[in-house]
Amino acid sequence: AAGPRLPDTATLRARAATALRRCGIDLEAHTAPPAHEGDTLPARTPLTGGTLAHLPATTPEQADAAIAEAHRTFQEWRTVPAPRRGALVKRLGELLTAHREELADLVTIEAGKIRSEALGEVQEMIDICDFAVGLSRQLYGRTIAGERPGHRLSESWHPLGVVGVISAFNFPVAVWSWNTAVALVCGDTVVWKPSELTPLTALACDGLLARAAAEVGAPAGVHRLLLGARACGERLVDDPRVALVSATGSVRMGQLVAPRVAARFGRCLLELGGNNAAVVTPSADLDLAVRGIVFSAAGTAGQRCTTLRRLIVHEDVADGLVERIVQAYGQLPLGDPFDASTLVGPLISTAAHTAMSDALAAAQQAGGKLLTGGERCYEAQAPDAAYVRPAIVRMPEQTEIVRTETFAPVLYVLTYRTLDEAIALHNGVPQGLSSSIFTRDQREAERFLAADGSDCGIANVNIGTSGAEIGGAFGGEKETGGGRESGSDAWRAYMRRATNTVNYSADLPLAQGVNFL
Ligand code: UN1
Repeated sequence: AAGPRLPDTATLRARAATALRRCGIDLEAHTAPPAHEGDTLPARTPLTGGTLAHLPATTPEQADAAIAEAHRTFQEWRTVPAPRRGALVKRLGELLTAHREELADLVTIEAGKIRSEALGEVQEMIDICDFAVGLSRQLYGRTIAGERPGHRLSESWHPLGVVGVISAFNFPVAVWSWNTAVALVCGDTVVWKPSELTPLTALACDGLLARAAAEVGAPAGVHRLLLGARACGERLVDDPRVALVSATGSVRMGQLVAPRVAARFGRCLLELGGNNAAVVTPSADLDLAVRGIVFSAAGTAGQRCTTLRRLIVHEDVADGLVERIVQAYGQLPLGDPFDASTLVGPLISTAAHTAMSDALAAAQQAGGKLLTGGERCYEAQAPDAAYVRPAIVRMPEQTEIVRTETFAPVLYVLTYRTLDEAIALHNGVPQGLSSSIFTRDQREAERFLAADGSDCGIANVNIGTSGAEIGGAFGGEKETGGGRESGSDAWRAYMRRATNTVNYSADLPLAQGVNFL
């Protein structure tokens, strides 16, 4: 079979260069000459596996200078009134809106997302800018009823310092924006270490923020970009000038980051792995469940941290539901993510397909039955890319591989008899990011959301596990790391709290009734 028409690397390189130029970045100027001293960072595209450019990697000295500059700028930025800091984020949001197409192009080229998901990710950036602008007038502290006459007890929220943002390939721009838009209105400055797999989207965002800063008269040093591999991230982790390290990635990465930041009493905000499940009860609207499940499990080629990885179905409806999901999977167009009809694009790398194959082998070894998917397609046309059919495996029980997050589209199906059993299975994994229940029974829904229900940071009813809005706090428990980003009061992690007691009387009564002098 000829397969679909796939783009070639040269076309994608030209398209990336155009998108970057419109965002104010000259790719040529950022491309390392062959004789460049020091490391280079290849910018690749998972659409072909080809290389788009060789970028000069940030040297340790440059990383140090970037942190120093952000730290210096913080001394000034923290005194700018928050609504004026909001003006910077407002302008950023306008520029992101004006360049949404180009940014989506870059997201597709570097992360492999289909068009509508790439645009959706850019929309998350625009939305969080709106949110942060509003927040810039709502960084509220409390006034507290004190115990002494003539005294006022209150709390103030102050800027924290330099925020080090470490982000992953799968949401190359949205996660940066959640952190950066909020940190900037909170009066912090940001040093960003994006995934080394997505440097071009990072250059575009950094360029647009620099332009916004110049236009509103904000200091350029509010944002610095580090392009490089692990060593760059380590600078952020170990530097005492970085007050908060906000890191998104694997549990392994978090296990390396957290103790090192803790050792210097820095703060951490961690968004690590997920192993998200949906419970489907006998009363569920199965039409709706099928759509919710397929989007959450196969969307983004299974590469969201919120991707649905485990389906826990009541045994009375399991066979029928699974048959319908398998059928829907058979109709998912796989191919060029720029093609409007495509719903599943490539995995980030052929290594991701290897990990997926290994997981499928382990699942089958443990008694699982592969119902569909797992095969790599279009290998002749794109030998260095990984176009892979999303897989479904029916498992006899929640084995070790089911309890492991494999960052690829593998959906494990388990069955249950009682809701207690379903919830025990649901919570019986080390991760705790997102969860959902499909039911029309209010008792079941409320039980799932209750204290003894889902143990995740996100718990949904009648929608899938992925695709959260920015207005809520985003994050999860257990090995997911406990951090919360984006909406609600997640901003508090980016500020420091001072408790203030003001005595406006002529007496000095001591708290707790203590007598002295
Ligand atoms: C991630 O995969 O790192 O809820 C973030 C969602 C998106 C964000 C996912 N809004 O699926």
